[in-house]
Amino acid sequence: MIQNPKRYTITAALPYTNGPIHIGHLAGVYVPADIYARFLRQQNKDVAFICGSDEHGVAISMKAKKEGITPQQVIDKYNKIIKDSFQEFGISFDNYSRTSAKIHHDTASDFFRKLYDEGKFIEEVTEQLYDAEANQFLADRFVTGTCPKCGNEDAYGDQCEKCGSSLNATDLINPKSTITGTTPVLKETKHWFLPLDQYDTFLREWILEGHKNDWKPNVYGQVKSWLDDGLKPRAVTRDLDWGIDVPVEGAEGKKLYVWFDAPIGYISSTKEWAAREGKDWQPYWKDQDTKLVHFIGKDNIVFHCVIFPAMLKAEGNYILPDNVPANEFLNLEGNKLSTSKNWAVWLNEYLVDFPEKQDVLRYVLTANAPETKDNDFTWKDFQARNNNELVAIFGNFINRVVVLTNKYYNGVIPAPNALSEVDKQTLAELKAYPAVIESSIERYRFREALGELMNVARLGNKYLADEEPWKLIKTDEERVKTQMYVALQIAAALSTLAEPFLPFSAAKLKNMLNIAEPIAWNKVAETSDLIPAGHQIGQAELLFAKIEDEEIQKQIDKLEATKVANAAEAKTVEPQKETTQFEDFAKIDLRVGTIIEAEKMPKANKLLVLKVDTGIDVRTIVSGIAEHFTPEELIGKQVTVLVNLAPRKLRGVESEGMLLLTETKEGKLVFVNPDEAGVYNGATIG
Ligand code: B3M
Ligand code: ZN
Repeated sequence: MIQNPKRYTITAALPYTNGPIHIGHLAGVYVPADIYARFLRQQNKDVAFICGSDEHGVAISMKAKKEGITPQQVIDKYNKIIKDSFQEFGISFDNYSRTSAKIHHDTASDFFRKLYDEGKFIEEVTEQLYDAEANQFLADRFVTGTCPKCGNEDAYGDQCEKCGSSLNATDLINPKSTITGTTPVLKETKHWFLPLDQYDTFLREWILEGHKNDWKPNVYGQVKSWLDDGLKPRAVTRDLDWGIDVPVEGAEGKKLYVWFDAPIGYISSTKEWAAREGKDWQPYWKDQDTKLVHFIGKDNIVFHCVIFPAMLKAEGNYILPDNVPANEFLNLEGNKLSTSKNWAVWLNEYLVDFPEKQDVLRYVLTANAPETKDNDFTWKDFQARNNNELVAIFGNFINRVVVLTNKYYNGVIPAPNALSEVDKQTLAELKAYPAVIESSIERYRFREALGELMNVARLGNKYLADEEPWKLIKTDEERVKTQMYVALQIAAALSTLAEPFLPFSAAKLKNMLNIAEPIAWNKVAETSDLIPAGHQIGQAELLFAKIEDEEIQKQIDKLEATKVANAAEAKTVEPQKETTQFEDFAKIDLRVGTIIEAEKMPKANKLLVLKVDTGIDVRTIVSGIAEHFTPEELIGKQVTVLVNLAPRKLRGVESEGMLLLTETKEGKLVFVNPDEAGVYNGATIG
C-alpha cells in the first residue's frame, strides 16, 4: 500500500450504455467512489476522479438489435441518460468520457499497436463458435450455455455471473446463439491472444504476496482462485462489426475485445480531462507516487485484477492499482437486480417519485452497502432509515439547534461562558471524529464511516436531550448560551463531515448556518471554535422529510406489476399439434353469434349460462368464464361459436356449442372476436 501519495487517480467502472443505471450500480460502485473522491478533495489532495461510458461490446449490439435501431443511436441515448443520472446524484467525476470518443479510439489503438510491435501477443488461428444462420462469429454475450465450473445454465461466453468465472465462449457446455437460438458450429478464424499464463508469477507476487493484508478478502480470494486454476491465453480481438478496429494488417473486419479497450478508457478519459484543465495526464498513470484505485462491482474483478494489470505490465510504463475495493451485489426485495427483467429501481425514475431526495438514496445505499456480502434493498428499510435515522437523528438535531438559536438570539451565535465538564467532554469527542471517519474511509469501509458520521449527530442529540436548554432558558439564560454555542459547533462540524456522504444536505446545512467558506475537514479535528460567537445564522429549513406509507406502497406495487409482467413474458408457447387433414378441419362449423342473455349458474363459481343468437337459432351455451366476465358486460357481444359440438349437460343444463376464447399474457380470458363492422350472426368462419 502506497504511503503519502502525491496524487490520486480514482476510477469508477465505465457503465455499458445499453440501459439506464439503477441502485445496484450506485451502491456497488459510484457512491463509494464518490465518497472517497469527495473526502480526498476535502483533504486538499490532488485527485482525478475518472469515468465514462463503455460504448462497445456485444451488450450494445444486442440492445440495438432488440430495439431495431443502430448501435450509435443506442449509445447516444443511454450515454445521455446515464450521464444525467450521475450528475443528478452528485457523483462528482472530474471527467466523464465515452469510449466512442476519438481520443479513446486513438489511445486504445496505440496501446494495442505497441504490444503488437513488441511481440506481446500470440497470433493464432483457432476454431470459434459460429452462428451459421446469422452468418456471424459468436463471443461474449452473443452466446450462452452451461458454465463448466458451477453448472449455471445461463452463463455468458465471456463470464459466468453466478460463480464469477471468466470464460471463453468455447468453454460453454451446450452453447446457444443469443441471436438466433441455434446451436453454433465451430469455424476457423485468426485472433490475437494475450498470454496471461506468462503473467502468473508477476500477479502472484504483486497481489497474493504484496496485497494479502490490504485488499478486501472477497477480491483477494477471487484472484487467488483464478491463479490457482491456471491462467490461459486470452483473445483480445473479436469478429464483430461494432468496436475499435484492430490496427494491424490482416485484421480487416476485426475489432478489439471490449474488455481490452474499456479499461484503457480510464486512461483516455484522464487525457481528456488533463487537456481541458491544462494539466499533464502522465503522472496520473505513470508516476509511482500516484495512488490508483479502481471502484468496481464483483463481476469485474478478473478484468481489473488480472487482465488489465497484465496489459499494463506488458506495456511497461504504467503504474498498477494500489487497491480494487470491489463490492458484492445489491439485491432488490430479495431478487437479483436485472436490467433485462426490469427488476430495478432506475435512478431516472426514482427522482421523478422522490424529487430532491438524492441524499436519502445515497444514505440508504451506503448504510446497507454490499461491502462484504450481497445485501438486500427493500423499500420498507428505505423508509425506516429515512424516518428513523435521517429525520429523527440528523434532521431533528439540526432543526432544534437552528430553531432555538433563532428563537433565543435572533440567529446570532451567543458567546459561551465557562465550559462544564460535559461541554468539554462533548467537544473533545467531536474533535476525535474526523480521524475515526477517516480511518474507515481509508480502509474502504464506507458503511462504517457513515455510522460514525451518524454518531456525531447522535452526540448532538444526546447533548441537547441531557442539557435541556428549552427548560433551563427560564431559569439560567447564561448557561443556555454556552449550551447553544456547543450544540452549534456540532452542527457546524456536521456540515463538513457529512459532505462526502450527503453532499446536497451538507450544502443545505451550510446555507442554513450561513457558512460561506466551507470548514476544512482537518479544522474539525483541531479546534472547537468552528463558528464563532456573533456569527449570524439563517432560518431553519427541513433537511429531511418523513416518507409516508403510501409513497412506499406505490413503489412496492410497481415492483409487483413488474413481477406479473415478467411471469407473462415467461409464458411458454405450446408446441404445434399434430398435422390434421383439411377434411377433418372442414367438419368443424364455426359461426359468428351474439350473446343475448347471460346469467350466473347457481352454485357454480366459474360457469355462466348464455343465450346465443347463432344466426341459425338461439341456443343455450354454458361457458366457464364467470371469473373473467360479468354477465352484464357480455350481453350484446359478438363472438365466435363452435356450433356443431355434440351437446353435453353441465350441472343439468344442456350446452349446445362452445365459445372461442384465448388468453392475455396476464392470464385473462378474452374472446376471439370477428371485430369487423358488418359481420352478421350466422356468418361462417374458416
Ligand atoms: N462496462 C462492465 C459492466 O458495466 C463494464 C465495465 C467496464 S470498466 C472498464 O459491468
Ligand atoms: Zn459458473
